[in-house]
Amino acid sequence: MKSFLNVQDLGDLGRALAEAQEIKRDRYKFEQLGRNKTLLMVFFNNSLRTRLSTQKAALNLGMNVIVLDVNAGAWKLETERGVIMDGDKSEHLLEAIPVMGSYCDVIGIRSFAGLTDRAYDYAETVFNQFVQYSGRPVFAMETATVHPLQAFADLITIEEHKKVARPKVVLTWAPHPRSLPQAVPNSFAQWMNAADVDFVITQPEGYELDPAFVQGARVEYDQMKAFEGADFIYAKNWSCPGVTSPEDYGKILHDYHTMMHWTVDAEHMSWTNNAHFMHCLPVRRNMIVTDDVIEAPTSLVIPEAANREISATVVLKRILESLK
Ligand code: AN0
Ligand code: CP
Repeated sequence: MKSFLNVQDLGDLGRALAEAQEIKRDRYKFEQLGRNKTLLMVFFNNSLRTRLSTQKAALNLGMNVIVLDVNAGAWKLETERGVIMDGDKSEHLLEAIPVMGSYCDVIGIRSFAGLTDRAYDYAETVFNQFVQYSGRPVFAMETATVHPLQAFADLITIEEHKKVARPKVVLTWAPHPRSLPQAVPNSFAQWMNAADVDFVITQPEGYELDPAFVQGARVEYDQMKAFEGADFIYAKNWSCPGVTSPEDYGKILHDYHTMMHWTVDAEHMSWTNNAHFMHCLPVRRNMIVTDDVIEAPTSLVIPEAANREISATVVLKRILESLK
């Protein structure tokens, strides 16, 4: 596997899920695979889970790890070509990438959407530059439009907790005071569409996700109807994806105070089939979800985060196997 961005990059999903369980039974089973191989993790944005779980995954596989926080000690990087670099950015990504590639064997990138230029974000410009100029396999640790390590961990968690063969899984928009990317819901939709689940998306009008990720999934604007009979509720905020109104890309469409009826509370959960609550974290309590729902025994936010180590171990294992 030379790059990891989409569910298709993993090939057969059933096989990948079986491999996840194999690794969960013995997470050091492949500890010889990464001997004398170095992972470089590059962060343009903050992280708690991705940083720790991906590093742990690399250690499981016997790799060495280097972490670069671009905004904490590195030269500020220009990412756009053709810019006269007379501002605060001392170095261009086009030199920095091959230099980074020369010190490692595998690169993970966290580079969120800028949320101002839709075409730039949705072309995955930064990620693709790493693929093109690093000479190394590159995987997404949340890029402009996707967060596949999260979606893979989410699917592993759903598989582990489902009570019926084909559970109903609902992705619901929830309020948030700041503009957030669409990467998590995009990937979640892509992975749920590839999995054997009854998948429904619910959101206020204007927050329609990109059709490339929604594919044929059912969209239900009435949150109550969407929640009926659900086995899993996956909450997430996202800013306007700019599908129906391109000029609003990356914006919050309504004052969040007027949208608090979308917060997942006990009443919302009472409409479901005693559903599990899920969220990728970090989560703002009593904005996205109430204290009682996230603390309930049906909440899966902690096992879901723990499965990030497993999804990352599978992905790094596949990448290491392709280096041979
Ligand atoms: C990020 C997002 O919404 O994409 C990361 C989630 C894993 N969240 C925040 O910036 C709060
Ligand atoms: N879910 C997730 O990716 O968390 P971090 O932003 O803390 O890495």
